[in-house]
Amino acid sequence: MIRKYCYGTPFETEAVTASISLSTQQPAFGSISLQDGFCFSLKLSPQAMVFGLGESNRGINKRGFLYISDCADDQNMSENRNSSYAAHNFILVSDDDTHTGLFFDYPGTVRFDIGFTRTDTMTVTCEQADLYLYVITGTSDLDVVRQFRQSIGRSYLPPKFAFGYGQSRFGYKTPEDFRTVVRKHRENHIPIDLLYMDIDYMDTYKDFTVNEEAFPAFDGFVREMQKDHIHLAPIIDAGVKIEKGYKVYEEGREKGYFCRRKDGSYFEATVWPGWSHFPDVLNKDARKWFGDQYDFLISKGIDAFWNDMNEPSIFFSRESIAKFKDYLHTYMEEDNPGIRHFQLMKELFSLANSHEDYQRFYHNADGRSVCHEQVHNLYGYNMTRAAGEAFERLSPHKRILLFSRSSYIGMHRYGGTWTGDNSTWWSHILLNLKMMPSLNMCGFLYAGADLGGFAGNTSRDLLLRWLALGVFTPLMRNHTASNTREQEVYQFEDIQDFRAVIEVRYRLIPYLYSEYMKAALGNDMMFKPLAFVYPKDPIARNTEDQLILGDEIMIAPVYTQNAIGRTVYLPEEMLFVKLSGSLITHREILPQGVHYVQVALNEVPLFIRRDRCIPLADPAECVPEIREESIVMLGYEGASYERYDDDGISPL
Ligand code: MIG
Repeated sequence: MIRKYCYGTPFETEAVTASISLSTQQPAFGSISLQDGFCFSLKLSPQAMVFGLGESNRGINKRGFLYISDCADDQNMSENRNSSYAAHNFILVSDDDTHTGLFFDYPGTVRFDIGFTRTDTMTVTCEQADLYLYVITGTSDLDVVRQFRQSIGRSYLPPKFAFGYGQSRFGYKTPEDFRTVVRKHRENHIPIDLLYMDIDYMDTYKDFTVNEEAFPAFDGFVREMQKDHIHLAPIIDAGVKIEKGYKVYEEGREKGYFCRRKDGSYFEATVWPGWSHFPDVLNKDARKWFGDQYDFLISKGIDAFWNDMNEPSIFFSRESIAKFKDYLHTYMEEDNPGIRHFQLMKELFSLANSHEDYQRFYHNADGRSVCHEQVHNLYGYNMTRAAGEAFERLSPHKRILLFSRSSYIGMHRYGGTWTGDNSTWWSHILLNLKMMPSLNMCGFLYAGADLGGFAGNTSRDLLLRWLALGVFTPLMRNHTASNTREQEVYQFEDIQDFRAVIEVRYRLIPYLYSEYMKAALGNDMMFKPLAFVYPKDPIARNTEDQLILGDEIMIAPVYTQNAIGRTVYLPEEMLFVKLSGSLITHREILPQGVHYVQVALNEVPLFIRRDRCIPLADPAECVPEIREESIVMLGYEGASYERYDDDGISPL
């Protein structure tokens, strides 16, 4: 049962697609105050658990922390970060026998204080009391999620090749850089389907251009890669370079499709290309126009994209840098500037992504002028929506891989997401795992993290352990920053260990694709917390380093350094299996309870639930080479599995 409540004059985010009539009463759950903005508060019983919030920090159970929906480009995802790149305002309060979902459809900053200020109280606050609140009641946690998911529309369907392994690095520049990656993988028989092109493929970071000096024959290069079963996935950034003669800039200016200051002039800020404008993707016509630009690459054979910098990320604006200049001037005139050193650093670091800048520009939201600050969390969503809607026109017969860094609920219909700049930290393997079910609750099924870690230097064991989790996430991409240690798997000793782990991914693709599609088509979760599957089991309910994938398996990756294995909790009897390349290295029925399982660096552990089985193919070096005839069933004797499959490319 979904009830919809309206406060003030909400901005229509189009996150919810179902038509639900407005409730005239007040919600029977929690209490609402409209005294000072909007505040929802709820007493939390000691046993209540709170789930949701998609891409957010900390646990699967969100209790005990303050989460702020405020899409931000901040690379430092340490434990005390309150915000992330995305804003997913759906939470689920799970108490003894009540299961209540809450979706705060508010596109500005939302604060979720979930038992942080007071352990027994949850408050959700929005600065302005202009929003829709959806309250969903159901018979179980999963039931609530399914109802919510149904109301927000079907999740994005990627092509099947998007389940292949991908390699990325901020710093690949020339065709030779990419050819080397392909050659090294093919020579070493390490499976791969995707190569990601970061900003250096462009001509001076201009969207929808190619650096022609480096790529004199880009079409030919795309074809050459295709012959080797490689899909190239170029990046697209939100900011459009201000440059006379650059078509995207000229056209956008002429049509008035960029965001403007209050006085009507175009807002200018710097990002990678230098001074840039921001396409007004909240405007229908501008969105269509921006989406059409992707044809520049689609017409060259490109069928995969990632949208970046769309919080939107801003280094500094004309206004903020002028202010900083003044500040610097007075600072230098001081008798002892050293005394204000920390203040200076603060001023410098607060230049980027500042709310002062977000207050400086406006959208023409189909006739209504709206300050960006008020709708900040919708930018990445609508940039990706621009692309997704355009693909239906530009590529009506072929699905296109698309994922975005920033997002809001609603974007899940148009693309997937990656979790942004993480670090080469062991704790980020676990964070990656914990985000998966939360993202699924909010509609984001095609998701994954930068495997190996983006910032910092990875180590061989960290990369192997992280890949062993990445084997299960729909997006399986090794990505790293510039100036970090080389992170392609062939850079490390004993390449065969990496091959063994990545091959397991390909063996599981028939299963993973099937589970993905079932979840997308049935508004279901692909990754569930154990709490959702074993709600009456208190240990399972509080297990946050294992997940249920589909209905058949449990995953429990190793995420600590120098470990020979880990402790797992089995809520029921399961078949413990270890896979390594074409081998099944271990197979043992384990009874319900706690076990220490040993896992070598080249093994992928998984647990098959009682009386279930999964399809397992022979290893292949790319998705089209996975042999249907090689599929066997792995699991309990006599069990059966209904596998979903299709041609992996036709839109549904
Ligand atoms: O300011 O394009 O999250 O994946 O490699 C950094 C360069 C911009 C941030 C993305 C990252 C990408 C990088 N980008």
